[in-house]
Amino acid sequence: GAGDRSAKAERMFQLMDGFMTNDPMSLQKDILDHVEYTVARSRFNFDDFEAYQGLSHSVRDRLIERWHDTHQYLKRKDPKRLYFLSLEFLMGRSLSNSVINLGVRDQYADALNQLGFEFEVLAEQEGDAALGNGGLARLSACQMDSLATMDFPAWGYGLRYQYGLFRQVILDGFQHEQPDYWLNFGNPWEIERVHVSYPVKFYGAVEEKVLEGKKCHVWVPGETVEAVAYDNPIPGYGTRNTINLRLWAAKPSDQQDMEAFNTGDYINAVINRQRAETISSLLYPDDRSYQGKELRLKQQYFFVSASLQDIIRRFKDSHSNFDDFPEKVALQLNDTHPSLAIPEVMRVLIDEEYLDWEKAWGIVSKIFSLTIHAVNPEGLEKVPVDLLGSLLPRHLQIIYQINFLFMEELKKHYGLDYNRLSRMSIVEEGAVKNIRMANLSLVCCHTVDGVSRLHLATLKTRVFKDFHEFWPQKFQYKTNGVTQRRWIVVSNPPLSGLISRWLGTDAWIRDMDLLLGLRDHAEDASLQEEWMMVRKVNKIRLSEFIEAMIGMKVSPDAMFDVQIKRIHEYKRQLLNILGIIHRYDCIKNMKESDKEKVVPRVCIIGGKAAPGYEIAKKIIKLCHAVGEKINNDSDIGDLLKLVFIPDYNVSVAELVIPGSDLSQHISTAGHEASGTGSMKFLMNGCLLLATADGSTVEIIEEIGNENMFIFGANVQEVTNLRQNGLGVKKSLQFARVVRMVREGYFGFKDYFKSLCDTVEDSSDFYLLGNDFESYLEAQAEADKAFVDQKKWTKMSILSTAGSGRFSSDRTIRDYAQNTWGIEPCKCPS
Ligand code: Z2T
Repeated sequence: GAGDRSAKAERMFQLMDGFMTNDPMSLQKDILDHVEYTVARSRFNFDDFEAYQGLSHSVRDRLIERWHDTHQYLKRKDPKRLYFLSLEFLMGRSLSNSVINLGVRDQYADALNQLGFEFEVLAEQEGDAALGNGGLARLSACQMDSLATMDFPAWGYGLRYQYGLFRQVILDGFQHEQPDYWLNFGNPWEIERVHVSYPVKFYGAVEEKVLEGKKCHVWVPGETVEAVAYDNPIPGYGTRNTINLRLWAAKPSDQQDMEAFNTGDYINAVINRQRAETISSLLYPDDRSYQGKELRLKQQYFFVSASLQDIIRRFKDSHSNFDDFPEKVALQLNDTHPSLAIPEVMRVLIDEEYLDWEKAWGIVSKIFSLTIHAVNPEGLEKVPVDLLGSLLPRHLQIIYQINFLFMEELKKHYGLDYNRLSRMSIVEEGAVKNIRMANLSLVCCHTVDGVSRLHLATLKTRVFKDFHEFWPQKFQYKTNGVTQRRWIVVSNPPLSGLISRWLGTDAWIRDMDLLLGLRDHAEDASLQEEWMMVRKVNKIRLSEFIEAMIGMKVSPDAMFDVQIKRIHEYKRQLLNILGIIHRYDCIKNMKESDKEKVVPRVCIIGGKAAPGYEIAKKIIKLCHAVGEKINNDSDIGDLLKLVFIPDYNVSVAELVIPGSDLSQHISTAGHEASGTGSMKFLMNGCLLLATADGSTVEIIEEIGNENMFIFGANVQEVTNLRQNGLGVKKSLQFARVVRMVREGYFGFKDYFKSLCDTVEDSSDFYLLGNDFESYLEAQAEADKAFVDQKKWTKMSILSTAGSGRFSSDRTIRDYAQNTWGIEPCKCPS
């Protein structure tokens, strides 16, 4: 009875009085306890990895405590919650980030020292959680950090892939893919919730029935798979709030398929059941192409259905009807990947909650918002109608009905303008009929956001022109941002300390605009000296990493020139490599006396190519072939080195970015929706060599043209060039370096032919030839600036100082106010 319960609660309070303590003695005991009882190694005999495990379990306990308190508090307050739906999260490592956000980094470092361990060494034991491809996925991770830090009542939802993004292995300069079976060594950062699970259904047919005089649709599914929750606590910085990232894993359903068992083939029946797990087994490694694969569609629905069952259950816990659903729930679609959530909510409200269509639509049209990350029509997701109809027959019906009503509405405005109707239709007619997920989302979301100002402008005038004309008020943009907690505090402790000392406060960790205060000191000789010292330390760390990784020695006195990102033709890694060939060619043809004037460079390139993207793979091979030649040429020595960093990922980025002098963001203008790597470099005082594309346009506004190296055709010029035929402005230098590759100067003549063809006069879609000269000029400017280290350091300080706007805190605040309508809800500490 009630008396029992309160006696029990009383006893609990006595046993767990107050929060966990963080003095070095308690921490040491905690770590050792975990080594002994959780890891089950003797506390007298354990290695670095086991120490890391004990340590992270001790941190995990502290996360769980805050996570519980946050949820208790939110349950009581019942504010409007944001549900962030994303098929990808690139979390990277968690240990350092967690102890820093919890505010116990130094205490743990002390405790470990007393046990004879070093925090940094143990942190290196952790593998990356790589449940995503690139920018879109890392953006989700940064935004989760900001949501927690700013006390927003938010949940992340995603899939718990057993295989993350493939590991890249380079053999003879070629990329090979290896599976990333990342859960092999256990994952202390997740909590398995065996009791939070939902059935997800597929296939089957829709039957029409009459219930209480009303016509109803009953979906009789053909397959059921169970979704089990794995919770990943996300701690905020400088707050007790700790939010949840809930990832779903597929398990065989307990709703036994008795027929299969009755056939007598028990072994095969069990093996078939086990196949359910394949749904959440792997992340698709293509970052921008959609192939209408059944498994991918299954993943999307599995994720959407489980998340919505969870969200609706939570809502129903404290609400008896759906009238205030829109006041309590905001659903954010991270690109169109989770857009099946739209017909799924319609289906649940109509078929399971018995609301009529109008009422259900009234709710659905108030709760969804979408962020688009693509630029081109090719980047927009489509699903073949046949595939959707067989996997999710009821959803297809609902989508058709939404489209029918939408078309009726359009006809009222535009009459029978069939061209427009067919462009805007959710259904694409043709040899294969497709559902256009973007059109579905645009019709149903109250707000659609672009990821930079330029990106929105492009969407308005190109792919979503018709929709923008019809619903101008739906379209907004929120320029992307990245979290300074991970990208300065975790990854660059020396710079972090330096900034706090000079600003006299560490408040910038929660309020990046304070970095502007550094502007006043940009020319201060003693700041400059300390700044250069910090940069040098990070460059030494990077050169040691390069040597350990690929066995090459590079001088930390050279300029470190870096391009790290997914390999894509539009990102123009090829332009970079051709520029390096040009530089090599120049040095090679130089008089010995002129070589003194050359600024030594270490060119660093890193990134993965989608396994099926041939041209991207050739770019990787070319990089190695050119490196092979340059790095072994005694005429060149330390004047030029080319390094390819294999298996680029989040933790590699954390090391490379702070150690870079110059970074390249050189996409053909109009092709990079935003770009977020540039922001991480900017924060760390690395100068940018960039085109006026995506968010770079806004970076220029913040820190000024004079503090960056900008080159190339702008968006308008790119449009004109393409309209007037390509290759208008040809440079001889460009023709020469392409010819060197074509004629086999770096070997692999036949292999590189198709790569060279992509930049030949008439087919140079990404305008490498056009931009080459201006690229070389910008590079020469960078050389000139580097010679004057005082000037360079000032530019570097001004870069960091002007990076405040590119914090994801600013992005999230804007989304909260203008798209989601949510408010902070701070758990008392
Ligand atoms: C992706 O990472 C991005 C766009 C996509 O369009 C797909 C993926 Cl996987 C379908 C990137 C953009 O290319 C980049 O400009 C942007 O900064 C990032 O998303 C985050 O918005």
